[in-house]
Amino acid sequence: MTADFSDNLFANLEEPWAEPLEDGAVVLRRFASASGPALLDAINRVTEQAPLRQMQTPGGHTMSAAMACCGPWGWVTDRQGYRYQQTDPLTGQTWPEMPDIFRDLARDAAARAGYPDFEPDACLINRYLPGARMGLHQDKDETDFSQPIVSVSLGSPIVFQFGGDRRSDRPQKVPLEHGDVVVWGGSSRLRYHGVLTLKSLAHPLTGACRYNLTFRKAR
Ligand code: MD6
Ligand code: FE
Repeated sequence: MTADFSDNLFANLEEPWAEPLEDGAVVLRRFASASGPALLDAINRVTEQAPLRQMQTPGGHTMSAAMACCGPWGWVTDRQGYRYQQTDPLTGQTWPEMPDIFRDLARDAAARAGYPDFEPDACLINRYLPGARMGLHQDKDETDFSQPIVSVSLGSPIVFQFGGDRRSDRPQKVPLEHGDVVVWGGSSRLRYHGVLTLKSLAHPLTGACRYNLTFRKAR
């Protein structure tokens, strides 16, 4: 048996475990691993309706991650600013429905992390190809900061940066792998965070590509 095969076999059998990050924030390791193929199928169905696209920041930069949304509200950015809206600016249509497998996963993960009443109304899909990154930012376009954010990593590994309440606070580096879910709320809800540049490391299900799903209660 090759080392690769035994590693993959072991990865498939791994039971999830929880790693506390800070007050209110936890990494649920491999929580979504078993659902990986079904989640990737659902991503493909959603992005046939709402294509992945690289959006413009208010400052005129093109984001390196490509994004699409599903659920009643979608997060968008352009020269006018950051906001949630109910229509896709690319198609003029409402965003695709949130697949049940997405909603169920987000609720289960939130409950496991101590947020039993999470009802996401927005899911942002980020696709990172090698070279893509996301700079330190706060998620603060939502109306109710008592609700957490649930963030699901699929495909290639990346380094997540988890900072403080000020941009200048030195972030801790948290490696995230396929199936890891970060749940983020309480006193951590407005911490700065981001991801370092994706390296060219292939995952069996995605190739050299990482998807991130972030679920929010936008309204
Ligand atoms: C990413 N994630 O993991 C970007 N935001 O690709 C986020 O921006 C994020 O992971 C809020 C909470 C968790 C996150
Ligand atoms: Fe974020």
